[in-house]
Amino acid sequence: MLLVEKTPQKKENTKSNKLFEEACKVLPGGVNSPARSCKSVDATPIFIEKADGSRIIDVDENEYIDYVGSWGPMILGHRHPRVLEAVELALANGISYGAPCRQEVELAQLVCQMMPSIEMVRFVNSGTEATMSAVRLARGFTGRDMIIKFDGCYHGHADSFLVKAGSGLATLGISNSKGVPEDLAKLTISIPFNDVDALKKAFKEHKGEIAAVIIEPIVGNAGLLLPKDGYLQSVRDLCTENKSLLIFDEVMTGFRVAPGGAQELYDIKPDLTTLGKVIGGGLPVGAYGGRADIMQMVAPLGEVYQAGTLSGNPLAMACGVAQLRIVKNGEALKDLSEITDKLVAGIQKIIDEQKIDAIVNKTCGMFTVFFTKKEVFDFESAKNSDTKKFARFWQNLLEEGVYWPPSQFEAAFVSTMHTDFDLDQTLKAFESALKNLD
Ligand code: HOZ
Repeated sequence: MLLVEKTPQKKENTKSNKLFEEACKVLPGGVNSPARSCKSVDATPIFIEKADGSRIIDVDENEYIDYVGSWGPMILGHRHPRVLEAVELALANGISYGAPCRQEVELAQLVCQMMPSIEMVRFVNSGTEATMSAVRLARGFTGRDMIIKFDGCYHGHADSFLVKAGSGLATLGISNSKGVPEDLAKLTISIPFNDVDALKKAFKEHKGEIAAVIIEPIVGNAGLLLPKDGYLQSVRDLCTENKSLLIFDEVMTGFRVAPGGAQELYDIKPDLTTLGKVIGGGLPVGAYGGRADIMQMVAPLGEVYQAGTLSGNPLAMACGVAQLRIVKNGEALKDLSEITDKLVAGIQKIIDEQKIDAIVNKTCGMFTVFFTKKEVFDFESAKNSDTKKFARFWQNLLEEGVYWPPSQFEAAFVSTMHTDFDLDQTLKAFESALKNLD
Protein backbone atom coordinates (compact mmCIF):
# COMPACT_ATOMS: atom_id res chain seq x y z
CA MET A 1 0.00 0.00 0.00
CA LEU A 2 1.32 3.44 -0.97
CA LEU A 3 -0.67 5.06 1.81
CA VAL A 4 -0.93 4.19 5.47
CA GLU A 5 -4.27 4.22 7.23
CA LYS A 6 -4.23 7.65 8.81
CA THR A 7 -6.74 10.30 9.72
CA PRO A 8 -7.05 12.53 6.65
CA GLN A 9 -5.63 15.97 7.29
CA LYS A 10 -6.86 18.87 5.14
CA LYS A 11 -4.31 21.30 3.73
CA GLU A 12 -4.43 24.12 1.22
CA ASN A 13 -5.33 23.53 -2.47
CA THR A 14 -2.71 25.89 -3.88
CA LYS A 15 -1.35 23.55 -6.55
CA SER A 16 -4.81 22.30 -7.55
CA ASN A 17 -6.03 25.87 -7.95
CA LYS A 18 -3.00 26.79 -10.06
CA LEU A 19 -3.44 23.70 -12.22
CA PHE A 20 -7.15 24.49 -12.66
CA GLU A 21 -6.26 27.99 -13.80
CA GLU A 22 -3.93 26.52 -16.44
CA ALA A 23 -6.47 23.83 -17.35
CA CYS A 24 -9.17 26.42 -18.01
CA LYS A 25 -6.98 27.96 -20.74
CA VAL A 26 -6.85 24.74 -22.76
CA LEU A 27 -9.75 22.52 -21.61
CA PRO A 28 -13.41 23.67 -21.73
CA GLY A 29 -14.30 24.29 -18.09
CA GLY A 30 -10.84 23.03 -17.14
CA VAL A 31 -12.05 19.42 -17.26
CA ASN A 32 -12.47 16.56 -19.69
CA SER A 33 -15.92 15.75 -18.40
CA PRO A 34 -18.55 18.11 -16.93
CA ALA A 35 -19.46 15.66 -14.16
CA ARG A 36 -16.12 16.40 -12.44
CA SER A 37 -16.28 20.19 -12.82
CA CYS A 38 -17.58 20.67 -9.24
CA LYS A 39 -19.66 23.58 -10.58
CA SER A 40 -22.85 22.37 -8.88
CA VAL A 41 -21.10 22.17 -5.50
CA ASP A 42 -19.61 25.66 -5.90
CA ALA A 43 -16.06 24.33 -5.68
CA THR A 44 -12.84 24.17 -7.67
CA PRO A 45 -11.90 20.65 -8.73
CA ILE A 46 -8.96 19.05 -6.94
CA PHE A 47 -6.29 17.46 -9.11
CA ILE A 48 -5.37 13.92 -8.08
CA GLU A 49 -1.72 12.87 -7.97
CA LYS A 50 -2.07 9.24 -6.87
CA ALA A 51 -4.40 6.67 -5.38
CA ASP A 52 -4.12 3.47 -3.42
CA GLY A 53 -6.67 1.25 -1.76
CA SER A 54 -9.55 3.44 -0.55
CA ARG A 55 -7.49 6.62 -0.63
CA ILE A 56 -6.58 9.33 -3.11
CA ILE A 57 -3.95 12.05 -2.68
CA ASP A 58 -4.16 15.36 -4.52
CA VAL A 59 -1.31 17.46 -5.91
CA ASP A 60 -1.19 19.42 -2.63
CA GLU A 61 -0.67 16.14 -0.76
CA ASN A 62 -4.13 16.23 0.82
CA GLU A 63 -5.37 12.70 1.45
CA TYR A 64 -9.03 11.73 1.06
CA ILE A 65 -11.13 8.65 1.55
CA ASP A 66 -12.45 8.12 -1.98
CA TYR A 67 -16.17 7.54 -2.67
CA VAL A 68 -16.00 8.36 -6.37
CA GLY A 69 -13.77 5.41 -7.28
CA SER A 70 -13.34 6.77 -10.80
CA TRP A 71 -17.20 6.74 -10.97
CA GLY A 72 -17.42 2.99 -10.46
CA PRO A 73 -14.53 1.04 -12.05
CA MET A 74 -12.44 0.87 -8.85
CA ILE A 75 -14.74 -1.67 -7.16
CA LEU A 76 -11.73 -3.51 -5.71
CA GLY A 77 -10.03 -0.29 -4.66
CA HIS A 78 -7.09 1.51 -6.27
CA ARG A 79 -3.98 -0.50 -7.25
CA HIS A 80 -5.38 -3.91 -6.35
CA PRO A 81 -2.23 -6.11 -6.42
CA ARG A 82 -3.66 -8.77 -8.75
CA VAL A 83 -5.09 -6.19 -11.14
CA LEU A 84 -1.84 -4.24 -11.18
CA GLU A 85 0.15 -7.42 -11.79
CA ALA A 86 -2.04 -8.36 -14.76
CA VAL A 87 -1.57 -4.94 -16.36
CA GLU A 88 2.19 -4.99 -15.74
CA LEU A 89 2.48 -8.45 -17.33
CA ALA A 90 0.46 -7.31 -20.36
CA LEU A 91 2.49 -4.09 -20.63
CA ALA A 92 5.67 -6.14 -20.94
CA ASN A 93 4.21 -7.45 -24.24
CA GLY A 94 3.28 -4.10 -25.73
CA ILE A 95 0.48 -1.56 -25.51
CA SER A 96 -1.78 -1.96 -28.53
CA TYR A 97 -1.81 -4.24 -31.56
CA GLY A 98 -4.91 -3.33 -33.60
CA ALA A 99 -5.31 -7.06 -34.08
CA PRO A 100 -7.06 -9.82 -32.12
CA CYS A 101 -5.42 -10.88 -28.86
CA ARG A 102 -5.91 -13.73 -26.36
CA GLN A 103 -7.14 -11.43 -23.62
CA GLU A 104 -10.20 -10.34 -25.67
CA VAL A 105 -11.40 -13.93 -25.81
CA GLU A 106 -10.77 -14.46 -22.10
CA LEU A 107 -12.77 -11.37 -21.12
CA ALA A 108 -15.59 -12.23 -23.53
CA GLN A 109 -15.82 -15.76 -22.11
CA LEU A 110 -15.93 -14.36 -18.55
CA VAL A 111 -18.67 -11.86 -19.44
CA CYS A 112 -20.78 -14.57 -21.12
CA GLN A 113 -20.29 -16.95 -18.18
CA MET A 114 -21.25 -14.29 -15.60
CA MET A 115 -24.19 -12.89 -17.58
CA PRO A 116 -25.81 -15.85 -19.42
CA SER A 117 -28.22 -13.53 -21.29
CA ILE A 118 -25.10 -12.43 -23.18
CA GLU A 119 -24.44 -15.14 -25.78
CA MET A 120 -22.08 -12.91 -27.77
CA VAL A 121 -20.36 -9.63 -26.87
CA ARG A 122 -18.45 -6.82 -28.61
CA PHE A 123 -15.92 -4.70 -26.73
CA VAL A 124 -15.69 -0.96 -27.28
CA ASN A 125 -13.94 1.82 -25.35
CA SER A 126 -16.65 3.47 -23.25
CA GLY A 127 -20.17 3.11 -21.93
CA THR A 128 -21.28 5.69 -24.47
CA GLU A 129 -19.97 3.61 -27.37
CA ALA A 130 -21.66 0.56 -25.89
CA THR A 131 -25.12 2.13 -25.59
CA MET A 132 -24.84 3.98 -28.90
CA SER A 133 -23.97 0.70 -30.66
CA ALA A 134 -26.67 -1.29 -28.86
CA VAL A 135 -29.34 1.17 -29.97
CA ARG A 136 -28.05 1.10 -33.57
CA LEU A 137 -28.16 -2.70 -33.42
CA ALA A 138 -31.70 -2.67 -32.01
CA ARG A 139 -32.81 -0.36 -34.82
CA GLY A 140 -31.09 -2.57 -37.38
CA PHE A 141 -32.58 -5.78 -35.95
CA THR A 142 -36.17 -4.51 -35.60
CA GLY A 143 -36.27 -2.13 -38.57
CA ARG A 144 -37.81 0.46 -36.22
CA ASP A 145 -36.42 3.91 -35.35
CA MET A 146 -37.85 5.03 -32.00
CA ILE A 147 -36.43 4.30 -28.56
CA ILE A 148 -37.78 4.76 -25.06
CA LYS A 149 -35.51 5.90 -22.22
CA PHE A 150 -36.33 7.11 -18.70
CA ASP A 151 -36.08 10.57 -17.15
CA GLY A 152 -32.86 10.87 -15.19
CA CYS A 153 -31.26 7.82 -16.75
CA TYR A 154 -27.92 8.57 -18.39
CA HIS A 155 -26.63 6.31 -21.13
CA GLY A 156 -23.61 8.36 -22.16
CA HIS A 157 -23.52 11.35 -24.48
CA ALA A 158 -24.62 9.90 -27.84
CA ASP A 159 -27.17 12.25 -29.45
CA SER A 160 -30.14 9.93 -28.99
CA PHE A 161 -29.73 9.85 -25.21
CA LEU A 162 -29.36 13.54 -24.38
CA VAL A 163 -33.07 13.90 -23.70
CA LYS A 164 -34.03 14.57 -20.05
CA ALA A 165 -30.86 12.69 -19.08
CA GLY A 166 -29.25 12.38 -15.69
CA SER A 167 -25.64 12.58 -14.48
CA GLY A 168 -23.84 15.68 -15.83
CA LEU A 169 -26.93 17.14 -17.55
CA ALA A 170 -28.99 16.90 -14.37
CA THR A 171 -26.04 18.22 -12.37
CA LEU A 172 -25.76 21.27 -14.63
CA GLY A 173 -29.54 21.65 -15.05
CA ILE A 174 -29.43 21.04 -18.82
CA SER A 175 -32.60 19.28 -19.97
CA ASN A 176 -31.52 18.58 -23.54
CA SER A 177 -28.15 19.22 -25.15
CA LYS A 178 -27.79 21.77 -27.92
CA GLY A 179 -26.44 20.32 -31.17
CA VAL A 180 -28.81 17.36 -31.22
CA PRO A 181 -30.96 17.58 -34.39
CA GLU A 182 -34.66 17.90 -33.58
CA ASP A 183 -35.42 15.18 -36.11
CA LEU A 184 -33.22 12.80 -34.12
CA ALA A 185 -34.34 13.90 -30.66
CA LYS A 186 -37.98 13.23 -31.56
CA LEU A 187 -37.11 9.56 -32.06
CA THR A 188 -36.36 9.34 -28.34
CA ILE A 189 -39.24 9.20 -25.89
CA SER A 190 -38.30 9.82 -22.27
CA ILE A 191 -40.79 8.81 -19.58
CA PRO A 192 -40.70 8.56 -15.78
CA PHE A 193 -38.87 5.60 -14.19
CA ASN A 194 -41.00 3.27 -12.02
CA ASP A 195 -44.21 4.23 -13.90
CA VAL A 196 -45.65 1.22 -15.74
CA ASP A 197 -48.68 3.18 -17.02
CA ALA A 198 -46.39 5.73 -18.68
CA LEU A 199 -44.60 2.90 -20.50
CA LYS A 200 -47.91 1.30 -21.56
CA LYS A 201 -49.05 4.68 -22.89
CA ALA A 202 -45.83 5.21 -24.85
CA PHE A 203 -46.11 1.79 -26.46
CA LYS A 204 -49.80 2.41 -27.26
CA GLU A 205 -49.12 5.80 -28.85
CA HIS A 206 -46.20 4.43 -30.90
CA LYS A 207 -47.46 0.94 -31.71
CA GLY A 208 -44.98 -0.95 -33.87
CA GLU A 209 -42.51 1.96 -33.86
CA ILE A 210 -40.35 1.25 -30.80
CA ALA A 211 -37.06 -0.48 -31.58
CA ALA A 212 -35.94 -0.71 -27.97
CA VAL A 213 -36.43 0.33 -24.39
CA ILE A 214 -33.11 1.20 -22.77
CA ILE A 215 -33.08 1.32 -18.99
CA GLU A 216 -30.68 1.47 -16.06
CA PRO A 217 -32.31 -1.38 -14.07
CA ILE A 218 -31.08 0.32 -10.91
CA VAL A 219 -30.62 3.98 -11.80
CA GLY A 220 -27.30 5.48 -10.71
CA ASN A 221 -27.30 8.67 -12.76
CA ALA A 222 -30.16 10.50 -11.08
CA GLY A 223 -28.66 9.61 -7.79
CA LEU A 224 -29.63 6.04 -6.90
CA LEU A 225 -33.20 4.95 -7.74
CA LEU A 226 -34.37 1.42 -7.01
CA PRO A 227 -37.03 -0.26 -9.21
CA LYS A 228 -40.36 -0.80 -7.44
CA ASP A 229 -41.41 -4.42 -6.88
CA GLY A 230 -42.39 -6.00 -10.18
CA TYR A 231 -41.50 -2.93 -12.25
CA LEU A 232 -38.65 -4.49 -14.24
CA GLN A 233 -40.77 -7.58 -14.99
CA SER A 234 -43.49 -5.28 -16.33
CA VAL A 235 -40.92 -3.54 -18.53
CA ARG A 236 -39.73 -6.94 -19.76
CA ASP A 237 -43.28 -8.13 -20.50
CA LEU A 238 -44.26 -4.93 -22.33
CA CYS A 239 -41.15 -5.13 -24.53
CA THR A 240 -41.94 -8.75 -25.39
CA GLU A 241 -45.59 -7.93 -26.11
CA ASN A 242 -44.58 -5.08 -28.43
CA LYS A 243 -41.69 -6.96 -30.11
CA SER A 244 -39.30 -4.26 -28.93
CA LEU A 245 -35.89 -5.12 -27.55
CA LEU A 246 -35.09 -4.61 -23.87
CA ILE A 247 -31.64 -3.13 -23.34
CA PHE A 248 -30.33 -3.24 -19.77
CA ASP A 249 -27.73 -0.52 -19.37
CA GLU A 250 -25.57 -2.19 -16.70
CA VAL A 251 -22.56 0.07 -17.11
CA MET A 252 -22.91 0.92 -13.41
CA THR A 253 -24.71 -2.12 -11.97
CA GLY A 254 -22.88 -4.80 -13.95
CA PHE A 255 -20.73 -7.09 -11.78
CA ARG A 256 -21.46 -4.83 -8.78
CA VAL A 257 -24.98 -5.34 -7.45
CA ALA A 258 -24.50 -9.11 -7.99
CA PRO A 259 -21.84 -11.14 -9.86
CA GLY A 260 -24.28 -11.26 -12.79
CA GLY A 261 -25.48 -7.68 -12.31
CA ALA A 262 -29.02 -6.40 -11.87
CA GLN A 263 -30.33 -8.99 -14.31
CA GLU A 264 -29.23 -11.69 -11.85
CA LEU A 265 -30.48 -9.74 -8.82
CA TYR A 266 -33.97 -9.26 -10.32
CA ASP A 267 -33.98 -12.42 -12.50
CA ILE A 268 -34.83 -10.55 -15.69
CA LYS A 269 -33.45 -11.56 -19.10
CA PRO A 270 -32.81 -8.52 -21.31
CA ASP A 271 -32.28 -8.91 -25.04
CA LEU A 272 -29.13 -6.76 -24.97
CA THR A 273 -26.91 -5.51 -22.16
CA THR A 274 -24.42 -2.68 -22.14
CA LEU A 275 -21.42 -2.73 -19.83
CA GLY A 276 -18.46 -0.60 -18.79
CA LYS A 277 -16.62 0.64 -15.68
CA VAL A 278 -15.97 -2.61 -13.72
CA ILE A 279 -15.08 -4.63 -16.86
CA GLY A 280 -12.17 -2.30 -17.58
CA GLY A 281 -10.83 -2.14 -14.02
CA GLY A 282 -10.12 1.55 -14.58
CA LEU A 283 -8.91 1.29 -18.18
CA PRO A 284 -11.26 2.39 -21.01
CA VAL A 285 -13.59 -0.52 -21.78
CA GLY A 286 -17.26 -0.72 -22.72
CA ALA A 287 -19.20 -3.63 -24.15
CA TYR A 288 -22.56 -4.53 -25.65
CA GLY A 289 -23.88 -8.05 -26.02
CA GLY A 290 -26.88 -10.31 -25.80
CA ARG A 291 -28.91 -12.79 -27.84
CA ALA A 292 -26.80 -14.45 -30.54
CA ASP A 293 -29.51 -13.94 -33.19
CA ILE A 294 -29.28 -10.19 -32.59
CA MET A 295 -25.48 -10.03 -32.26
CA GLN A 296 -25.15 -11.91 -35.61
CA MET A 297 -26.18 -8.61 -37.23
CA VAL A 298 -22.99 -6.87 -36.07
CA ALA A 299 -20.32 -6.39 -38.78
CA PRO A 300 -18.44 -8.31 -40.09
CA LEU A 301 -21.18 -10.97 -39.65
CA GLY A 302 -24.09 -8.68 -40.41
CA GLU A 303 -24.95 -5.25 -41.68
CA VAL A 304 -24.93 -3.18 -38.48
CA TYR A 305 -21.59 -1.44 -38.57
CA GLN A 306 -19.46 -0.59 -35.56
CA ALA A 307 -15.68 -0.45 -35.22
CA GLY A 308 -12.92 0.95 -32.99
CA THR A 309 -9.14 1.29 -33.24
CA LEU A 310 -8.55 0.53 -29.58
CA SER A 311 -11.40 -1.93 -29.02
CA GLY A 312 -10.09 -5.05 -27.28
CA ASN A 313 -6.88 -3.30 -26.24
CA PRO A 314 -4.66 -5.96 -24.59
CA LEU A 315 -3.86 -3.89 -21.48
CA ALA A 316 -7.50 -3.00 -20.88
CA MET A 317 -8.63 -6.57 -21.53
CA ALA A 318 -6.01 -7.95 -19.11
CA CYS A 319 -7.11 -5.44 -16.48
CA GLY A 320 -10.75 -6.40 -16.95
CA VAL A 321 -10.02 -10.13 -16.82
CA ALA A 322 -8.10 -9.76 -13.54
CA GLN A 323 -10.89 -7.69 -11.97
CA LEU A 324 -13.75 -9.92 -13.14
CA ARG A 325 -12.01 -13.09 -12.02
CA ILE A 326 -11.97 -11.69 -8.47
CA VAL A 327 -15.59 -10.51 -8.65
CA LYS A 328 -16.79 -13.79 -10.19
CA ASN A 329 -16.41 -15.96 -7.12
CA GLY A 330 -18.87 -13.75 -5.22
CA GLU A 331 -16.74 -13.33 -2.08
CA ALA A 332 -15.68 -9.81 -3.11
CA LEU A 333 -19.27 -8.70 -3.61
CA LYS A 334 -20.30 -10.27 -0.29
CA ASP A 335 -17.67 -8.12 1.39
CA LEU A 336 -18.73 -5.10 -0.66
CA SER A 337 -22.35 -5.53 0.39
CA GLU A 338 -21.40 -5.78 4.06
CA ILE A 339 -19.21 -2.66 3.83
CA THR A 340 -22.01 -0.73 2.08
CA ASP A 341 -24.63 -1.82 4.61
CA LYS A 342 -22.40 -0.93 7.56
CA LEU A 343 -21.58 2.53 6.19
CA VAL A 344 -25.17 3.33 5.23
CA ALA A 345 -26.47 2.17 8.62
CA GLY A 346 -24.00 4.55 10.28
CA ILE A 347 -25.03 7.42 8.01
CA GLN A 348 -28.73 6.75 8.62
CA LYS A 349 -28.10 6.82 12.38
CA ILE A 350 -26.46 10.25 12.11
CA ILE A 351 -29.28 11.57 9.91
CA ASP A 352 -31.82 10.35 12.47
CA GLU A 353 -29.89 11.70 15.48
CA GLN A 354 -29.38 15.10 13.88
CA LYS A 355 -32.91 15.12 12.45
CA ILE A 356 -31.62 16.02 8.97
CA ASP A 357 -34.09 16.10 6.07
CA ALA A 358 -32.28 13.41 4.12
CA ILE A 359 -32.89 9.87 2.93
CA VAL A 360 -30.49 7.21 1.64
CA ASN A 361 -31.08 4.89 -1.34
CA LYS A 362 -28.61 2.03 -1.53
CA THR A 363 -27.65 -1.19 -3.26
CA CYS A 364 -24.49 -3.29 -3.11
CA GLY A 365 -21.49 -1.03 -3.61
CA MET A 366 -23.31 2.22 -4.32
CA PHE A 367 -25.70 4.65 -2.63
CA THR A 368 -26.96 8.24 -2.63
CA VAL A 369 -27.80 10.59 0.24
CA PHE A 370 -30.68 12.75 -1.05
CA PHE A 371 -31.35 15.97 0.85
CA THR A 372 -35.11 15.57 1.01
CA LYS A 373 -37.33 13.86 3.57
CA LYS A 374 -39.64 12.37 0.92
CA GLU A 375 -39.16 9.00 -0.77
CA VAL A 376 -37.02 9.22 -3.91
CA PHE A 377 -38.13 6.75 -6.58
CA ASP A 378 -37.86 8.69 -9.85
CA PHE A 379 -36.15 11.76 -11.32
CA GLU A 380 -38.93 14.17 -10.30
CA SER A 381 -38.74 13.10 -6.64
CA ALA A 382 -34.92 13.22 -6.82
CA LYS A 383 -35.20 16.82 -7.97
CA ASN A 384 -37.02 17.66 -4.71
CA SER A 385 -33.59 17.45 -3.07
CA ASP A 386 -31.99 20.58 -1.67
CA THR A 387 -28.99 20.88 -4.00
CA LYS A 388 -27.68 23.96 -2.16
CA LYS A 389 -27.57 21.96 1.06
CA PHE A 390 -25.86 19.14 -0.86
CA ALA A 391 -23.20 21.59 -2.07
CA ARG A 392 -22.42 22.69 1.52
CA PHE A 393 -22.38 19.02 2.61
CA TRP A 394 -19.93 18.18 -0.18
CA GLN A 395 -17.62 21.07 0.76
CA ASN A 396 -17.75 20.16 4.45
CA LEU A 397 -16.91 16.52 3.69
CA LEU A 398 -13.97 17.56 1.55
CA GLU A 399 -12.70 19.68 4.44
CA GLU A 400 -12.93 16.55 6.59
CA GLY A 401 -10.88 14.54 4.07
CA VAL A 402 -13.71 12.66 2.36
CA TYR A 403 -14.00 12.86 -1.44
CA TRP A 404 -17.68 12.53 -2.43
CA PRO A 405 -19.23 12.59 -5.94
CA PRO A 406 -19.66 16.33 -6.67
CA SER A 407 -23.36 16.11 -7.54
CA GLN A 408 -26.66 15.33 -5.84
CA PHE A 409 -27.55 13.35 -8.97
CA GLU A 410 -24.78 10.77 -8.74
CA ALA A 411 -24.09 7.69 -6.63
CA ALA A 412 -21.27 7.26 -4.13
CA PHE A 413 -19.16 4.14 -4.74
CA VAL A 414 -17.67 1.87 -2.06
CA SER A 415 -14.78 -0.52 -2.71
CA THR A 416 -13.70 -3.77 -1.09
CA MET A 417 -10.65 -1.90 0.19
CA HIS A 418 -12.71 0.50 2.38
CA THR A 419 -11.71 -0.60 5.89
CA ASP A 420 -13.47 -0.22 9.25
CA PHE A 421 -11.00 2.57 9.94
CA ASP A 422 -12.16 4.33 6.75
CA LEU A 423 -15.79 3.87 7.74
CA ASP A 424 -15.17 5.25 11.23
CA GLN A 425 -13.39 8.27 9.74
CA THR A 426 -16.15 8.74 7.19
CA LEU A 427 -18.88 8.66 9.83
CA LYS A 428 -16.99 11.19 11.97
CA ALA A 429 -16.72 13.39 8.86
CA PHE A 430 -20.46 12.95 8.21
CA GLU A 431 -21.32 13.95 11.77
CA SER A 432 -19.31 17.14 11.39
CA ALA A 433 -20.37 17.86 7.79
CA LEU A 434 -24.07 17.51 8.59
CA LYS A 435 -23.80 19.58 11.77
CA ASN A 436 -22.41 22.56 9.84
CA LEU A 437 -24.90 22.72 6.97
CA ASP A 438 -26.55 26.06 7.77
N1 HOZ B 1 -21.07 8.52 -16.01
C1 HOZ B 1 -20.25 9.20 -15.05
C2 HOZ B 1 -21.03 9.62 -13.86
N2 HOZ B 1 -22.30 8.95 -13.73
C3 HOZ B 1 -19.54 10.37 -15.66
C4 HOZ B 1 -18.23 10.64 -14.99
C5 HOZ B 1 -17.47 11.69 -15.74
O1 HOZ B 1 -17.98 12.14 -16.77
O2 HOZ B 1 -16.38 12.05 -15.29
